[in-house]
Amino acid sequence: MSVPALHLHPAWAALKKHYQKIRRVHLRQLFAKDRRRGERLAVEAAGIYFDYSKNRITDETLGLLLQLAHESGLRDRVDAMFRGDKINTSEKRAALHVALRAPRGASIIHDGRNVVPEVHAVLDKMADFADRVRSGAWKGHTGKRIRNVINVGIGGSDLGPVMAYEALRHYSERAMTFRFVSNVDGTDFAEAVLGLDPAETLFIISSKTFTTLETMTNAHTARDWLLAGLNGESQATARHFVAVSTNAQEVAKFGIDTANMFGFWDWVGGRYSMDSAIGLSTMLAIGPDNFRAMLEGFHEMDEHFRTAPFERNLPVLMGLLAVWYNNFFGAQTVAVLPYQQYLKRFPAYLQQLTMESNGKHVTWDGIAVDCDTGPIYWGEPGTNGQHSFYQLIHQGTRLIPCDFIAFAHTLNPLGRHQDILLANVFAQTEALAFGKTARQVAAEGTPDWLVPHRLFEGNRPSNTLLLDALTPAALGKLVALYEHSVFTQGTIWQIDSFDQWGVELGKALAQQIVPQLESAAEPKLEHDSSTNELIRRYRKLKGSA
Ligand code: G6Q
Repeated sequence: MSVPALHLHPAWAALKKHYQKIRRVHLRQLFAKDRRRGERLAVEAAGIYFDYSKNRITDETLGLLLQLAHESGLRDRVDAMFRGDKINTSEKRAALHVALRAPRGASIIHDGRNVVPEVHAVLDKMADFADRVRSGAWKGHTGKRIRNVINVGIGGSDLGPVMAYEALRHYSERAMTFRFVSNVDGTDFAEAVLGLDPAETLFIISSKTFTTLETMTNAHTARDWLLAGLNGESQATARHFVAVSTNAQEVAKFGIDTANMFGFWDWVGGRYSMDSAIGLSTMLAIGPDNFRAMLEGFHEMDEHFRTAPFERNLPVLMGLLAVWYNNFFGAQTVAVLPYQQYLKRFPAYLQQLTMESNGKHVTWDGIAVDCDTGPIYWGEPGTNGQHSFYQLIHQGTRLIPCDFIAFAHTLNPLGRHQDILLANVFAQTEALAFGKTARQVAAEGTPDWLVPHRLFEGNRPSNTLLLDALTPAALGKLVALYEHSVFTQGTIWQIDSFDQWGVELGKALAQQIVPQLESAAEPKLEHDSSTNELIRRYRKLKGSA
């Protein structure tokens, strides 16, 4: 069996050796040695100030990581992605999400055709629809205007829209209500429609394939709910259902006029689709101009990623630092900590983006990787997390690199809130990096027995991302930054960051088990003994309910 080429890279071996040198070096020493480190190890691009000085690296580390990027062929891979090559090898598809935010007039050729005009045609159609709904020109079946929009979708057809709606709520049309249904648990639907008037409600059925079990189950329930509220008049659905999909045939089969379908393409992966028509709910909420501003933000980061030298390239640096901790320090997770309440769903969004993309066990050639791939991404907004899990980051035994995200201007200026919020960002990164020595703790008059409990080792690494304000463009930049950081990491590990075969097995088994739960007759069960017994027990409990 051939060996993944990764370990043949001289930079990989050199980094391994170098790690032995650096693992005991403290950030206190690194900062003491270089008084300008905090200014030197920072890059500003596309309106994002990226301070990576509080990482356990030296100039030598950085040089080796950049060498690793070059040896891994990152430059060629970036070009291949932007060129529309089929870099999603296991699905034989391009990963052309960058085309979704290419400016009108740009040219990106896919299978011999420039896709940019098609992208803008869909955006124009979305804008026209959004304007009509927002202005009240688009009426519901009874002549009432639409006041409620419910996006029905799951995974990539939900997480982006939810995150973007929450993130940009400040810019949203407050006279309208936006809700999101994803889970097949009926509670999700029941709670989403609670108190809503069907005559004023528009459902966006968002599904690339239009066959996803959860989404289709919720879509049928939505139709039943609407019809029940509108005296069963079946033609009512036309004014209350639109679809976002690549599958016109299934959309028509469901009963949605394909004139009210917003398309996208197989070269857009689900988790890379919030800036495609999957973002229709976002556009309805914030309006076409703000949506376009968001796309411009994405594009600005795309251009930075495509053209900036690696040593000043934000996604490349972020990706390489993630590799450094993942593969050399053995860190298993990365915490993403936005100090911005509107970004409360950002970590959940990133979980899919990062873990579905890089949770892979073979290289793009199908060879078992022999190093760890995607780390676990998680997080919560600050300052809330500080009163909860930060304890483990500060004093636990695991190394957890953190991304702190902060904005200089608040969208809701209230008294001293913003200064207090930002003070906490800076305090946390300082405390994590420098900690507090036993001597410092003792000098505060702490009794000897308490000193070990109160000391902070420090040397906990973090990045700080400082932006001006959370605008639609800033959100686009942030998302694109993480997208490309994920791609950088995937390239180093030589994995396909754009497929997701790992979600298939559970889906197939669920399809098999549904009839076993529903059948009137006792089903013949051929699972393992645990699964068989759980099924029997559920059937019994449900019967006795
Ligand atoms: C994302 C995945 C997955 C997908 C959902 C929904 O990259 O492919 O999360 O988005 O399974 O799929 P549909 O949009 O086809 O319903």
